Amino acid sequence: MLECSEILTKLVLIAFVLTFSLSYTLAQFFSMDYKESAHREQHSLFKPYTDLGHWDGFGAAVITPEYIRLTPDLKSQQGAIWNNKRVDMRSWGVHINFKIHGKGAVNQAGDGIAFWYVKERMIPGPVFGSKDYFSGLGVFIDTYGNHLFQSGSSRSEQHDSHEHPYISIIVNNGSQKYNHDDDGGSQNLGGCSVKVRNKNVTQILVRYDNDMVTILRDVDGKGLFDICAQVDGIELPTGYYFGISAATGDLSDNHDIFFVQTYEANNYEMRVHSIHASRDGIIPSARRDRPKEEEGGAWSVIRIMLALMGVTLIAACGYGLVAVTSNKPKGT
Ligand SMILES: [Ca+2]
Repeated sequence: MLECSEILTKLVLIAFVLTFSLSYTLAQFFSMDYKESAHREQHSLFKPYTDLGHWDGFGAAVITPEYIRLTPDLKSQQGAIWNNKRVDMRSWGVHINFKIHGKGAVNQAGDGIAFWYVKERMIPGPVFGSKDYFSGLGVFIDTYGNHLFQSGSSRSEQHDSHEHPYISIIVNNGSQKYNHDDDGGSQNLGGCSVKVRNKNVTQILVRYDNDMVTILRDVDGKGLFDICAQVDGIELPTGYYFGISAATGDLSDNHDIFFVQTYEANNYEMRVHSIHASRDGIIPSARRDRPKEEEGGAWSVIRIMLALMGVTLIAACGYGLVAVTSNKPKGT
C-alpha cells in the first residue's frame, strides 16, 4: 500500500513533467513570430516617422518623429492610420506597441483603440473612429465600459465577469451594427481585461493562423507575453487592409502608436481542408457555437490537470486511511 507521501511525490513529479512540457510548447508558440516568420515591411511601420511609407494618417492623427498620436486627450476626436497595401497572406501576425494615457481617473477614460483587418479603409465612423457595419475582423481595446453604466434589463449579464479596459474580438460580414451600449457583448467572440492605461508602453500581438485568432498581451511592456484570448473557427478572406483607429467621446485619452510590425505566420501545418482553398473573396465568418474563453485554453488545461491530480490524491489518501483503519488490531 502506497503511503500518502509516496503518492504525493509521484504526483509532484508528474505535475513537473507536464508543466515543463506545456511551458516548452508555449515558449515555442510565443517565440515563433520573432524567430521563424518572415517580416513584411510593406505592412509594418517604424520610427522615425518622417515618412509613413505604405500607411496613411487620417482624421485627428498627428505624426511625430517618435510616435503617432491617433487622438489627443480631448473630447470627440477620431484618428487612424491605414495600411494601403492589400494583405495577400493567409496567415499573419501583427505586433503593435502602443500607449493609452490621459488625465482622466479610473473609469473616466475613453473610448479606446481598434485594430482592423477589413475590406474598406479610411472611412470614419462610430466604431472607435472607423465605420460601422464593417466587413472583416476588429480587435477592440475598449477603455470605457458603457455596459457598466446601463441599468436593468439593458445590462448584459455576460459582462458582469470582466472589467474594463477590455480587449474583444469581433468578426462582421458587413451586416451587423456594433452595439456600443453593450460594448459589443453579444458579438464578442473572446477577450480579456487589460489594465493598459497610463503604462509606459503596452504590446499586443494579433495572430491569424489556420482559422484561429490569437491575442497575446504584454500589458507592462516588459517583453513577457501571455495569451489573452484564442478563438478558432474564424474565416477571413485575403485582400483586406490593416488599420488602427482610435476615438474619444465625452471622456478622452491620448492614443499613441509606437510601432507596427507584421509577419507572415505560416509555420503551422495547414489544415487539409484549407490547403488549396482560395481565400480570395470569401465572406468573413465565425463559428459562434464554441465556448468563449476569458483566458487561454492552455491555462484551462493546467487547471483541469491540477484539479484531477488533487482529486486523485484525496481519493488515494482516503482509501489508504480506510485500509489502514480496517487492518488495525481491535482494542480490548
Ligand atoms: Ca466601450
